[in-house]
Amino acid sequence: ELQFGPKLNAATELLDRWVQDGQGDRPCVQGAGVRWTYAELQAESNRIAHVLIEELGVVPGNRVLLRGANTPQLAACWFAVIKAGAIAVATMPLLRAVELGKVIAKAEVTHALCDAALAGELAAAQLQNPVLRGICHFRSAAPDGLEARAARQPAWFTNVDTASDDCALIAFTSGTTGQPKGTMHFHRDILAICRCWPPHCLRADASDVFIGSPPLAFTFGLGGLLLFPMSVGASAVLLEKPAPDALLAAMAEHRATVCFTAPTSYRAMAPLVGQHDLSSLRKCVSAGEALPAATRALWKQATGIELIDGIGATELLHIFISHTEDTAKPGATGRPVPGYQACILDDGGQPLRAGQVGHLAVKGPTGCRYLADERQHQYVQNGWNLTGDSYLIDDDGYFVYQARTDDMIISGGYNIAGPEVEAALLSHPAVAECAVIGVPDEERGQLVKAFVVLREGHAGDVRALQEHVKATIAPYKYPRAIEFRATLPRTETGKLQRFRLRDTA
Ligand code: 3UK
Repeated sequence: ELQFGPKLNAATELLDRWVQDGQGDRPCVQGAGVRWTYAELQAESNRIAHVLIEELGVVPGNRVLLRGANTPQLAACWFAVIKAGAIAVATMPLLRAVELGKVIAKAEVTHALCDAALAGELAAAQLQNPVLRGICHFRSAAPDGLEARAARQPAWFTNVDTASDDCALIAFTSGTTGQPKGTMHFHRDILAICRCWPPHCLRADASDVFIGSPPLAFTFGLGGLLLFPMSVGASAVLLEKPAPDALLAAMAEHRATVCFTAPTSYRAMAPLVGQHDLSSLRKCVSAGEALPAATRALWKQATGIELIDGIGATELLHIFISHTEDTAKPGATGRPVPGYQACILDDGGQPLRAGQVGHLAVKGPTGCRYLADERQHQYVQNGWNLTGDSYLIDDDGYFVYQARTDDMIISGGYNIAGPEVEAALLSHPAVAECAVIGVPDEERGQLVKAFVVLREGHAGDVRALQEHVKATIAPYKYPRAIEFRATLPRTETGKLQRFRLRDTA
């Protein structure tokens, strides 16, 4: 059971506990030229917590923006903020001044810890947003940089005595459409996600070495590459530039055992696997987007490993429907993670039967708390979180993803889920990546249109791809238009931005 007392600090449970238990010498995080044990990460974050409080004037409840690629130094900053009883406001490294400005204004950010390499855009954002009072740069050689300041502080610190329902983290949604929304998560939420999905679906232990691509600013990455390894005393490799070839090379170099990345990244890595020694790899997790059956098959063929798929959301902090590698079913996401309930509702909020497509609704220990956003009442209705996904439950009780509700295509009276057409196209050897959208059509309402990125050495044959789809799924779903592209628009979290294709189509 997930019972937390009234007082709780997530850093005490995930970090200090290991040192207290005499396990401080265990490896904890490495990357960006450093390799820290649990005791070393604790000392680093303790020193930074002193800097925050004594030099920058941070008080409990202040919002502290964090900006940087995945590095142990960023992890130390994250824990320092939590230890100081402040709120971490995680931001994606690629954000520019305009977007950072929105985050600062919306989350009322007063302080920031920023990787010196990414200082420019944040400085520009601060000019427009004076609410941001203090910025300190880490991975900096400057005399007023974080390292120089931290070196003058003691390595011990008593964590601020936070309540279990004090806010610890504000995470912004990646925003496949519209304005980014800030979501608030409490100390107990941070620990709840460590006790739900990982022990049931991942089953990692202290000997594991975690690696992967999602930024720590994306809760998929925060959980998979920092909170989950630390909750079992394992270690993590943090990569600043986790492109598919670099990720494969790092997996081999560090003898990684658990990998977290998005479906497109597995798809891109699969043909390159033979060039690397991945004999250490045991578990591979896919999330962020639907996992096409063809990608699952390619990865299994290349590595022998059955991907663990899971759907998560920033609003719910982490994965809430998933399976283990033993219960994987191609094309299905899985069953509700223990601790969570899920059902499928019609437009009027009534539960649907097996096989019927409707709105995914989820309830559990974590849930949506938007930061001052009127969309709160759309996302949470009658205590259920409505994720905006269309799903059905099959006869085995597995939840089968259809599409983002906004992305469902209605053509000639048929409901067509773009991702199903994408999955069919992806099983053709010429297709590297693809996206399927509905474009306006006088006769059919909408027309199914595919954007395809070809694999190297393959020619674009529209008829062949159309015939392949007709032979794979119900023929009426085939894309009546196909356009070849060199790349597809994606968010920093690896999600297709179908709305951008719709805008240009
Ligand atoms: C989609 C999936 C099908 C789905 C996330 C794991 O992606 C995460 O959070 P976001 O807020 O987006 C949430 C939306 O993404 N999605 C995610 N995973 C899957 N669709 N199959 C999947 N396996 O539309 C969902 O509503 O960016 C994922 C952990 C933490 C996360 N924040």
